[in-house]
Amino acid sequence: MGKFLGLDSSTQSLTGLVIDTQTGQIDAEVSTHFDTHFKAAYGIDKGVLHLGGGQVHSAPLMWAEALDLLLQTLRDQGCDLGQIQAVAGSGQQHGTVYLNDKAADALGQLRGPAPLRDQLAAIFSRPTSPIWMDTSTTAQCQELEEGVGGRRVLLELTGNTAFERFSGPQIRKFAQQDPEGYRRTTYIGLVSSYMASLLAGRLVPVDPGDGSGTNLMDIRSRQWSPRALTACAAELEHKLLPITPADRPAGPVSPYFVSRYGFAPGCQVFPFSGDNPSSLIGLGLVEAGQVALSLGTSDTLFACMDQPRVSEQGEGAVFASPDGTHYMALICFLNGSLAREAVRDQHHLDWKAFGEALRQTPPGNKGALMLPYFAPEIVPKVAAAGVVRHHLDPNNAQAEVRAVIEAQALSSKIHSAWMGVAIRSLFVTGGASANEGILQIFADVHGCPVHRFETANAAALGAALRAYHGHLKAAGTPKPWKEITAPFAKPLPGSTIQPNPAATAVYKTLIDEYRKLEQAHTG
Ligand code: XUL
Repeated sequence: MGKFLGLDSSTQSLTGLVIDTQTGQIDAEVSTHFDTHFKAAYGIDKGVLHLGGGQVHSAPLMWAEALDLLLQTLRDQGCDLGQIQAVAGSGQQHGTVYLNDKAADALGQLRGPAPLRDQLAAIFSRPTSPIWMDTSTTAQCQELEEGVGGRRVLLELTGNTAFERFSGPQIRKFAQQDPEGYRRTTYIGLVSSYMASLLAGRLVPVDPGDGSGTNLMDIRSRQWSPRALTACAAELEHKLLPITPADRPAGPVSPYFVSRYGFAPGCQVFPFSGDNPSSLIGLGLVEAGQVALSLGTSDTLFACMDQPRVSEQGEGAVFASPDGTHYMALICFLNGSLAREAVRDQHHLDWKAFGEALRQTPPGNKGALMLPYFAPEIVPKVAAAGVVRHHLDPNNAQAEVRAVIEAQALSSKIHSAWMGVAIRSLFVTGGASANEGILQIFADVHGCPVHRFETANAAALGAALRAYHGHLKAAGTPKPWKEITAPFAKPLPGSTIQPNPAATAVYKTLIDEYRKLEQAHTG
């Protein structure tokens, strides 16, 4: 029992969240927004640098500066960091940090009073880091797939086909375009391992959760794949930080944080993970078959799987769960709120009238269907926007409302089938989860209860829970994951919606119609 700190280094901010496992409460939650403090100094916009040609980078020195600012803010707000027993964290996935031969010593010698920014300014062999928004590596993706023996081989080996934003293609591009910079690079880490290294004052390995977002990790052994490394770039096995189990302590916090912020010298740092794998824990998805759906600008489905099943159609990404045994699937449907709002606005409705339309219309919508591609779609892959209506009158506002939600629910069922997971419950978060009519359709289509879950910082919460879990294990008093997450990751009281068997039967038939319509209009 005690207090544990979780950090989340995301695209636009760094968040710190402290849990008290005695009370089961979140004690403190603070975010440092990069644009608010560092826009001018680093030339960023919404946390990133747009360098042209699809290249999107950020500044690792800025993240170090943000760490100082965040910890100072937590202290100023009365948080006693001396009570923290262990820290873990998460980082935006896929981003790579390139360090030179001075890095290990500089980290080891971190002491006050100069801030991290001054002590670490000379450790980078590449001053900026490509991040997940970078789309500039299509050629390298193809080369990496060919280099291991084909797309299918890379998929089987790493759990994912090559994606532009993944670290492997990004590293390959750097080695090709700046061979001298690549030669000067002694260590390559991820955003997660870099942030953990700052705290521990030593190079902290990569965890398997974030390692699986590189296209370079063998998804089954949870170690770097020699075959993928060879196909990616020369000497990479000597530069990449190793992979370690997520619950193996990386060492105590650096003396810098003890003297500057009052951390206890024995406070342990655990390896950081990627933000999505960390959110899986923060959402309490620690048993196979548990699925969460975030209804945001785009809709994102997270699932906990017992096997590293892969999507041959590239419908999702697969990562190792930081719980050490499970795997996670991440599927992104781009036309989420985007499509819901388009229908709402086209028919001049507000959300109340939108909900009313769902109540007034029957499950199955009398056979009217919509393919809601108001923008190009990721899953299924649709290159250009174009809404398709099937027996659907575009002037019938109520039918249009039901059609867009049924399409989203049916699509989430069809395109999550590759996970081989019997969905037993669905946790729904995000703005649209406030609408009961929407949740009822998801419950009916999936034939399982839907629970509402309110969370703003699932990744930081997951990190704090990982610190707690790792701490207990290291102390020889491990607890099952379910007991760790249960007090913090619970559904909102009274929010559960049960499926209606008659409606579920309607959707069982309709799903084939929808699938046929979709296949007729997608590649
Ligand atoms: C996942 C991905 C994003 C980033 C955001 O593959 O690219 O969700 O992790 O931080």
